[in-house]
Amino acid sequence: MHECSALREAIIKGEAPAAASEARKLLAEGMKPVDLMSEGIAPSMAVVGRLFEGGECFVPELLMAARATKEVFQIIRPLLAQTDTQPKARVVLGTVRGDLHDIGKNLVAALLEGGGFEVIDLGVDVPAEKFVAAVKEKQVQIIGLSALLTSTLPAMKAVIEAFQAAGIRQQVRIMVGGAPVTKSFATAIGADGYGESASASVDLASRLSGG
Ligand code: B1M
Repeated sequence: MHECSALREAIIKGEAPAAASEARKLLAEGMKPVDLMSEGIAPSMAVVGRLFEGGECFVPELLMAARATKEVFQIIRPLLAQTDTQPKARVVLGTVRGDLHDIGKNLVAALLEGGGFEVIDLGVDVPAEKFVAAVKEKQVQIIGLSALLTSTLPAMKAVIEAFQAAGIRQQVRIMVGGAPVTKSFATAIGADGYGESASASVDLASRLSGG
């Protein structure tokens, strides 16, 4: 068991260089990249969220914490990616239109890559048409939609409707996730699956791609 408290503290304080050097140190000590995400990044952002909710920190601090997680991601993402095997499936991932939150999506992307999937990450604030265009351009088996705001949940439904309107809904499996998303919401909008967490989304993607 590795001690992650210094890494968590650096992320919570938004100290990107300190977070990066702690992450490197933990990896050198033998910590697995996937554990660094679940024990370092995810709990830190939960703390930052509680501070924000309690009025103890504000948007600039959130942004600094988010930047610190990005530094850590840059270090661990290449370590997670499997390069020597045929990808299980191609996944197009994005945070839906109107939503700028990407830490959870980035975790999902990193774990999917680590799980042997090829990930095309469209980023944040992605309009429905861009997901549709990505499927028309490349052979894509799975679409992954992330949302963190209750106000952007309808944008998930809009993506599914855009696939229906384009006549290609049956070509892809669509999975959804993010803090305000529930299984019943996923079912109600006609998604093929709900990923409760980043690790659950890897099992889900395997099921959806027939693996
Ligand atoms: Co904002 N924000 N934010 N924010 N922010 C929340 C989400 C909020 C809950 C905070 C609060 O008020 N309590 C609240 C939403 C309330 C609501 O809608 N119900 C909120 C708000 C209101 C806002 C703004 C409106 C604030 C403002 O400007 N006044 C604004 C909106 C901007 C916009 O998007 N248009 C805003 C802005 C921001 C920042 C940009 C400053 C920053 C984001 C930086 C970034 O992402 N690069 C930010 C942050 C950091 C948060 C909190 C603090 C942390 C989010 C996070 O990264 N969590 C958040 C409060 C909280 O979560 N407690 C909050 C950690 C991450 C690992 O978890 O993303 O849930 P999560 O991902 C999980 C699972 O959900 C799942 O896997 C992940 C790991 O297990 N998952 C998937 C996620 N996507 C998935 C997809 C899948 C499967 C699983 O399949 C495809």
